[in-house]
Amino acid sequence: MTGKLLRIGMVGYPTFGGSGVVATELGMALAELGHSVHFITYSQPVRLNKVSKNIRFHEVNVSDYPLFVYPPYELVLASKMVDVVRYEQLDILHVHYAIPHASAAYMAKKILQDEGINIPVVTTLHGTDITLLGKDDSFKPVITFAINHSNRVTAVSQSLKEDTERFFDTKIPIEVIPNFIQFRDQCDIWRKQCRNELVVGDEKLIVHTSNFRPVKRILDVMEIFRLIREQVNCKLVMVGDGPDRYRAEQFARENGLSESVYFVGNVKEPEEILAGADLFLLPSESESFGLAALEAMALGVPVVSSNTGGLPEVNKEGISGGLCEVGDVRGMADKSIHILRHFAQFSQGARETASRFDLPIVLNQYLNLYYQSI
Ligand code: GMT
Repeated sequence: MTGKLLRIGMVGYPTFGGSGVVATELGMALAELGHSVHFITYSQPVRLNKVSKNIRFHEVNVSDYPLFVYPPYELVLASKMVDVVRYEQLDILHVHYAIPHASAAYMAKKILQDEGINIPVVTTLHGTDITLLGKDDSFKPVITFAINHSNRVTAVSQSLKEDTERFFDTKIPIEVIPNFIQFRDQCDIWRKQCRNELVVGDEKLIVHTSNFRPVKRILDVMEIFRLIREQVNCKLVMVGDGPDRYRAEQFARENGLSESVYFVGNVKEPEEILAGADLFLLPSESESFGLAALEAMALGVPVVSSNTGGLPEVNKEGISGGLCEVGDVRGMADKSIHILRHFAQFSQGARETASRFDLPIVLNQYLNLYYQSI
């Protein structure tokens, strides 16, 4: 895609969550093409690991005034967007996650309109903003309004588009632009390093990464692992942190698995562990896309997942791995054992399936959208 170089405001969560990862990776890729990318959020995005003349980070700082029982982040964010659009002469704001980014962007847009500045807003919906928060009546009017007053709205899967249209009274089209992956050359080196460190002999390595929230069903991960271990010599690496970590650690202790499960916490470069894996588990209750599964597949790691939400759009049964109903831990363990015994075939299938989400393909879709919006 050719066109003028754009000045883009990228707004998202700076954390390990998928929406923040997508916003950051997209911004870095756009900067590599020469576009100026301005990240606007409350702390340095964790995946922002590149120094570039085309990237700036604008921190949103909420003052700790005693009157504020709930610090008004959304207002400060809107003010920061106004400031950055004005000063950096941005062409477009791309906001990831409806709450509070899309609603704050609407306010910024209106303030700027008063000054004769027209800033288009692209909103990308990521999942929990629709599937969990969207069901909560206390957010619904704001999410609906923010969607309907964005210039363009994208969802990361067909499933999320359908959920959005089902839960909200949408007045504008929701366009599907899937998440993407950048294929890495260092895969073989990482695999060797990781396996040298973590496995012995023909042991298999299984990995799960997430925010360990209830929606990820990490106790299912533990139970699937326990069942696999009855037939296959293997270890499990649990990457991430969150509310269910303690329960999963307890499960490992009670089932004599402490020596074979590594809880490694949040990791900035998960690829270095993922590349060493023989299998990735994602038995989530709900998953709009499953970026973590795609990250594994791109490194040649097959995936066993639930068949919820957007996962069937990413993980292909019998090719890149296997899918079962949510909670079917026996089914997931059986598929895992089969895949571990036919790793080479599934590894190739995983890589090939992931190639549909290669970064340049998806980047062009976003750029097209930006050029149509300005
Ligand atoms: O998975 C999470 O709980 C984090 C959440 C987020 O918003 O950061 O992830 C959502 O967005 C990701 C990126 O688009 C998707 O890959 C995840 O599937 C989606 N999570 C859920 O729908 C639960």
